[in-house]
Amino acid sequence: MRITCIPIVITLALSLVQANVTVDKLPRGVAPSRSKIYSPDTKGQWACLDGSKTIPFTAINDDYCDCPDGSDEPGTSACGTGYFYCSNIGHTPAYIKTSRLNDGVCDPECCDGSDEFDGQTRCSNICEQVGTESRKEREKLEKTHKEGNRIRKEYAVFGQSSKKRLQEQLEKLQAVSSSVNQAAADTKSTLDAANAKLKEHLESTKLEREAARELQLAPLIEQQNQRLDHATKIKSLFRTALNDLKENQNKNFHDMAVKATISGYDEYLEELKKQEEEENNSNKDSQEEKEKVRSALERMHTAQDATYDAKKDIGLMFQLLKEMKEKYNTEYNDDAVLKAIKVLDEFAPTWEHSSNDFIGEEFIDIPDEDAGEKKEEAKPEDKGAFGEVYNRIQKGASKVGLGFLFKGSQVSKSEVEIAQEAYNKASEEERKSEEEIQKLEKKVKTDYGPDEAFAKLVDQCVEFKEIEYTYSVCLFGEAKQKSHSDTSLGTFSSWVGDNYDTQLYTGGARCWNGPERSVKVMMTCGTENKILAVSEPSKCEYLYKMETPAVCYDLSENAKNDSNSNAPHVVVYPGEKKHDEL
Ligand code: MAN
Repeated sequence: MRITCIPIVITLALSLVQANVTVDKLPRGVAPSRSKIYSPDTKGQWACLDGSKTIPFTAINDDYCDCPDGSDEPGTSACGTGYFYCSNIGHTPAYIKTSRLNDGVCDPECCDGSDEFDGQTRCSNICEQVGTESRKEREKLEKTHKEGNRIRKEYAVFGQSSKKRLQEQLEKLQAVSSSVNQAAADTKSTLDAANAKLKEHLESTKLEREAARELQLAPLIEQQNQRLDHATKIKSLFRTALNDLKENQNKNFHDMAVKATISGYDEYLEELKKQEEEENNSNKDSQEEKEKVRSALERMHTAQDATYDAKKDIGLMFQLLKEMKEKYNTEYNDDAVLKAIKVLDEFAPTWEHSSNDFIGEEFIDIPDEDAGEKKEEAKPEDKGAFGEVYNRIQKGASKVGLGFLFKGSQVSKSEVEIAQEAYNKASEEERKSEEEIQKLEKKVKTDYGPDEAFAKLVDQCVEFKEIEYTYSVCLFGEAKQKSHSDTSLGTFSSWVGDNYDTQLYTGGARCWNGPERSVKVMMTCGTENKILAVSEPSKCEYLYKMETPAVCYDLSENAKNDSNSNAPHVVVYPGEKKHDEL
């Protein structure tokens, strides 16, 4: 705690007046205020201040150290451990250690020169001059303090109304937060319900969609099967023709073209046999596959594949017969050969042999599942049997808002999308409200001093440039060390002690091989907020000295606590009972 000088100066002056009568009798080096302590008892005896000994009063200042605490020699250097009082009239009284008496040095604390009294060293009394300067300095300080204190009061007014405002805001937010949370929970339930409904609907429409696909592909499967039948018939016609040729040809003719066709056919048969064996084996493995109910699309693909295989076989046999026809020996007139050529001739006009296909037969494209719905204007009757199924599904889809089910005709957003949007919005509101509440709670809970004056400093940023770095602090925020890049020196963590003049910022960037950086901000009274000096007393532990009106407390607040005072500190000898004189 500190002591204000003004009341002490007054106290001392009063003491001097009161002690005037005895001042002449006072032993050298004793403050008038202690005249009662330094007086003999009725027997002319005196007790050392630590109570250890009683000596004749006349032994005080006899240049012989009697008392272990040195209290018997306040005006000589015999003990060296006692205290000498300089009255410093015109300035402020002071105490110095008795070891400094008559040491040849004019102690600045004793501006009246009373510490050098043996005549060896002459010290002039400069108390008037020092006192005047000191009073000027003091006046300046007092002026600064007065102005700072005025600003501080404004800070406190601001801080108190700001706290009230923040509390009101917080209460308002807290009051609506339950409805904000409820709204988020409600939209979540709606979203869950919409999702569940969608799932259920998708499952229930799956069968309907399959049925629709069935109907959509039925005519195409039919068409494909007809083509397959046709191809199968032609294939067996060619097979019969080639079998007959092989069976009935006149082997005596040794017609090379006929022989080549028959051997080509044999190779084909051989290949066919192999394939059948392979198929039989694989079919045995997948009995389950065979039993599975196949979708319309699978059946369509099977029919297409079978047609393709049949046409491939036809193409091969067509080629064998064609080559025979071009090269056979017409002179032999072999009936079997002529019969086979007749089959070829009858078939050839319908066959486009270069593409192994029937003339006028185009590949059947399989339409997309929702191809029918792409025609926005399409009426159910346009879609034939499928139209009815389409209508049923479309009705079901719009019940749950399945906009994506039939993209072409559904323009409104789905129920799920709407619920999702509402939920996103409500949960964002909830997040924002929670964030705001936390921010306000933090502000309301921060210790801005007993009268809230420090609230004015929130977010006020001050900088201090030195050679290598610029140091900054945003009060109650973050402190930084800046050069080419910023290094965090920590964020506000707490006050140090209970004087409300030192703050601690912690959790800054970790020091290489050391602690996380931290800052102590020590505040002294000034009319502005500014950093006066920065040092790094220990690696990565920084000290900012700053001035601010926020610590220009009322003088009465400081009265017990003024370390700047020039008034002498209370002199108490070890073991001395506490006296209230000073
Ligand atoms: C940087 C600065 C200094 C600090 C060293 C520690 O140079 O942050 O203040 O002492 O790092 O390595």
